[in-house]
Amino acid sequence: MKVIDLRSDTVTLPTKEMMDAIARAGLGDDVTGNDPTVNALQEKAAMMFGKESSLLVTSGTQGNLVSVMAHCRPGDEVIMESEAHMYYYEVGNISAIAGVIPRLIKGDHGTFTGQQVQDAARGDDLHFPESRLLEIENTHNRAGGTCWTPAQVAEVAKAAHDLGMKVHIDGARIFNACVALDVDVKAYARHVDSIQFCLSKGLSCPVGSMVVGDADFIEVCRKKRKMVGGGMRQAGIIAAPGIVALDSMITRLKEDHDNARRLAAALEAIDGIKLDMSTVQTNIVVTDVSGTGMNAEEFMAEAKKNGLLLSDFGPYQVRLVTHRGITAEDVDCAVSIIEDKVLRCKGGACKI
Ligand code: TLP
Repeated sequence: MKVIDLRSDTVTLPTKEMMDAIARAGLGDDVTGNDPTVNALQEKAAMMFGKESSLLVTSGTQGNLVSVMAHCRPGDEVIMESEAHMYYYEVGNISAIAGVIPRLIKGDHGTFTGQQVQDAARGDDLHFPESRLLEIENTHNRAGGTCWTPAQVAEVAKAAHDLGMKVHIDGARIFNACVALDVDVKAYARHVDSIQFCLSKGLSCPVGSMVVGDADFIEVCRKKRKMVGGGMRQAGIIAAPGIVALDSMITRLKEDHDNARRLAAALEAIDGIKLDMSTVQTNIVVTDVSGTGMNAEEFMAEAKKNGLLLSDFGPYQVRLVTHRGITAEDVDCAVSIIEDKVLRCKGGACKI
């Protein structure tokens, strides 16, 4: 049975060009800054974002963590959206390791306003922690892959900077936003102090993320990366596919967005499945399956039996993510599996 894997764009496998680049990569010890391929990737990323410097890290989680550690001191507060990945899915690391506390803003489809930042920021009071950092997630995963526009980022970044805060973007999927809105990544980067982006999601690399920012900031991140065990030796093996990704894997993200819209439009027409089409801006589709008589776990289990892999985003929320391994035919096939197989099991009918 063919398996259609819509769990995440993290399931993408490296391309042949990436494997060839790995085989050819010049290598050295990156902990001492001597891996030529890592250095080339870091220079390339910094240039693309219009920043002074960048750093290869093991994962998006590590990139966000070292950024927070570099920007903040223990006891500081980081303002972020209430469903931010950093709050929801990073094992509480910013509190456990960086010693900071999150302050949450209720967003509108993952975004919020400068006024909300002003309202959330702590004033000058003996009792309060310092509001040190504002974090923005672009695209916003739990909101359904929604995009911040550069103007929205500019507005909240100005509010934060005026209050003396730094601004970090969790841009795990920032190139999805760039492709969806047809903007250069510099249009985001120029407003903020740091950005983390993932090579290992839609860009199809096997491992790795990058942090970009000013040279001084990146040097602090380098030290924090060592502290959390992310100093890597011949990391050119990881960097080589990263260079291929930045050269050739960005514009194709449009295909994933087209497939996500095709998928969402078909799912919206199915009785019992609810979704908000306005959130389908990139490669993520979040659905509410409560109207099918199944919860997310039951829905996903039926889908899995029929070769369709999905992920849950809440008791009744199921997420579907398109990526390089998914064609328009796979999308149609996934919809048929849901219509013909999964929904036939409504109310446990298949258990009889
Ligand atoms: N997201 C993963 C899961 O953790 C949910 C996924 O499948 O979407 N920021 C954002 C916005 C992310 O979506 C993710 C991964 C990360 C950070 C963390 O990246 P990694 O997995 O490389 O640590």
